[in-house]
Amino acid sequence: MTPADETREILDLAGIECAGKLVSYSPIDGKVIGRVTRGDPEQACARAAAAFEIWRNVPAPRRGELVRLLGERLREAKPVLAKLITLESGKIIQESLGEVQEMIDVCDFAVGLSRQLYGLTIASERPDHRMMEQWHPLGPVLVISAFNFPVAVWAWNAAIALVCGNPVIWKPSEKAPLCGEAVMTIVRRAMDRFGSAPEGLVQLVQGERDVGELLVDDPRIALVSATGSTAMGRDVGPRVAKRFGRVLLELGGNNAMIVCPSADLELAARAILFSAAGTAGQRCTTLRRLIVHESIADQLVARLRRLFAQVKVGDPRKSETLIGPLIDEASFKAMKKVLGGNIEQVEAVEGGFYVRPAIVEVGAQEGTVLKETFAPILYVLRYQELDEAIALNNSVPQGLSSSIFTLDLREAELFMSARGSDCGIANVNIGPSGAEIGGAFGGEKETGGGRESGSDAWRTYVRRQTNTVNYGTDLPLAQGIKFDL
Ligand code: UN1
Repeated sequence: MTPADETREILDLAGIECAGKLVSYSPIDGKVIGRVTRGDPEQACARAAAAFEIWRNVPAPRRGELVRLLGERLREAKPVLAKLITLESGKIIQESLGEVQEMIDVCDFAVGLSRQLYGLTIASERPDHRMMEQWHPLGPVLVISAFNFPVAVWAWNAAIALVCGNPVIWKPSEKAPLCGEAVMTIVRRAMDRFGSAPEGLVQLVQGERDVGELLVDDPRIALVSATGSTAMGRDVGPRVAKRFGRVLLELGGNNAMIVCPSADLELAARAILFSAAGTAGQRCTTLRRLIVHESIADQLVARLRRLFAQVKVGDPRKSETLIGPLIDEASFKAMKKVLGGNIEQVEAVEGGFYVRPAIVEVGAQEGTVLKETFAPILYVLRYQELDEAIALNNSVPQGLSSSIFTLDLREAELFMSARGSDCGIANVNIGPSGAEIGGAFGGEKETGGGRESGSDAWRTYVRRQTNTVNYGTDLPLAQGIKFDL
């Protein structure tokens, strides 16, 4: 089968029609994969608002049943959807399968959650009174996702939003629109099986920035959950705040790993290779800064240089490939701006931008080291005292993920303590990327502060209501206030 036949087969199996003006290109060879139609934001918001009127009355465990069915359909579709992710985002097939697995996992999580949207009972200060707290559906949720996780990030949001009683509108990355179409086909299968989901409960709106802006500004959207660059978040955040909407921002990362003298260097080297070079450095959790104790730095860097030189860069559809292409030429240029003539392009598939992951030793954290360049560049810094390493970990504008490699309990605990890492994620003896869905995912500072996926991240998707009930025959006022005639 030629690559073109293979593409056609994937699109057929994914149930994608391919018409319209918006074009999707494959980073593998720069060729057109297919086309999609621009969506209608106004219509989508109206339909979502109507769906909310119905969906909020459906009992949460029943809403969970729809998500359970979605998980089932995703299991069936996993191999085909993974192939499409690889075609459209350029990530290797193993990682694409992992991405679909994240979707399935979060569906399972949300099904359980649909029976656990617990509120509190609170002791009232007044006799014969009871106080409680309930969590009600919030309203339509807009999910803006990026090319690098073209489907999983939608699922983290959609699965939770749906069990919480909210319709979902999805504006996928303009670099990965077909993945959105394929997921909608799967959603429709789940909805058909479910039987009674309101029309407009889950919608896809394709388009570029202008479409995103119309959705972001629409007062019918109760929550905007946006994943992407800090620049995007700086625009979206204030726009939503202006109309008192709610945001969940998951923006840039500049994630570090501290490697201490006691570290298991074999494990550390493997973790560094996956987290710095994997996904061609295009995860928001990608390892970008390695902070190594000076006593082991020469040894570790030499080992990493060997690994980086050997790692197979190439066509992500091939099982032996570990690093696929960059998403596009703009990405290549951004990497070249940092590396200059030291950038090493790899001849893999014509039309794609393939690069060898790079190691850059730096004396200080300044200039590009403070920025998130979405490419496989690993900066290496040396430290003497752990406090200095933690200060380096924290002194960047972003605060998503971080990690430490050490066998020393004191060092590990200090890193996770209140005076340790300032990031939303702090790992010990694993890299900063590849988080499980069970934890809350997100970070501080310029990463935007939002939390998605597991733990109690669901609380962003609901509104809190405090209830005070008087079951007595008197009317005592709070704070002992007397107000009688
Ligand atoms: C992202 O890059 O936007 O922790 C999400 C990870 C993945 C998700 C990354 N589970 O690397």
